[in-house]
Amino acid sequence: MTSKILVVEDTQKDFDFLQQTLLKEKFTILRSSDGKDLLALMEKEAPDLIILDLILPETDGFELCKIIRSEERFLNIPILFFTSSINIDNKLLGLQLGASDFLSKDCDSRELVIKIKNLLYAKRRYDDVLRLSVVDSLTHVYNRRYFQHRLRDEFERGRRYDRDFCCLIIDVDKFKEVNDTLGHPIGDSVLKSIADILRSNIRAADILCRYGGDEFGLLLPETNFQGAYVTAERMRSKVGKANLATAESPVFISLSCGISSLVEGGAVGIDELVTQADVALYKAKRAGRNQISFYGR
Ligand code: GH3
Ligand code: MG
Repeated sequence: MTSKILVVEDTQKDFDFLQQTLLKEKFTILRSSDGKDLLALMEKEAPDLIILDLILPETDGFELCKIIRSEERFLNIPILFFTSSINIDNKLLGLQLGASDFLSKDCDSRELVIKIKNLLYAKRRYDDVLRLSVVDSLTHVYNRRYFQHRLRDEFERGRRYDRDFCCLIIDVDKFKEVNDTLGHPIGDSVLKSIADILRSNIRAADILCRYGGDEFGLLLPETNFQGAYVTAERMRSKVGKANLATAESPVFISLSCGISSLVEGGAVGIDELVTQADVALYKAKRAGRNQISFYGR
């Protein structure tokens, strides 16, 4: 996949130079002439790097740099200032605001390409490390740390704007038997298959994590008990019907799920919300497994 570069440049001649140079390197180029639509464009296109002109018709590059860097989700995107007014004061200010590098508009095109390639390489490495720090290595769903982080955000948002959301804890039934009868490696592969089925049955905004061992956590924003039940039931049914191993030695397994909701349970913190989902899960286990229970109902 080619890297996407977003160029904020109002002067046509300068944009043409950038475009010509970058297209030769097979980069994908996007343009904003005034920077007004910058955040929306970044949200939509997820560029890998931004080239920022300093002097623009209605704003300036420093202002845009400040806006980009105030958004946590864009902190990893390199910003290269492309300007004819490089002096030490501008450089110091730009770097303080989070710019990655500066380049003069009369630069040699080879310097432009090398600087861009270096910045893109650093971003790729950073993204790899970031991914490793939030993803569970066996199942490739999010890890518990990331789940807690998102749960906290959602909790605060729910409280502030009076919105509901649900927290689900999903546990594999009698999973120890799979390990005991088929061995740990098959157990691992069954866990991976379960995670794949769960992941393919949620929306992009939902957060699925491996909560630990054979437990998964699922955060459903903007969802009440009714909506959460539909999702949980779809997962329970899909996993229940799937052969999770090979045709020669099939493995069928069921799931139990506990659900808590911010509005219904009135939890005062994220720990309480998870505890409530856990209480509901144990209700499902005690009632015979392979079912869904709610906290407070
Ligand atoms: P229950 O229906 O009560 O949940 O029964 P269970 O056997 O699933 O019991 P429990 O959830 O307490 O046990 C989880 C088992 O999951 C214990 C452990 O052997 C297994 N397990 C935990 N992590 C892994 C893993 O990474 N790989 C494999 N293969 N097994 C794991
Ligand atoms: Mg279990």
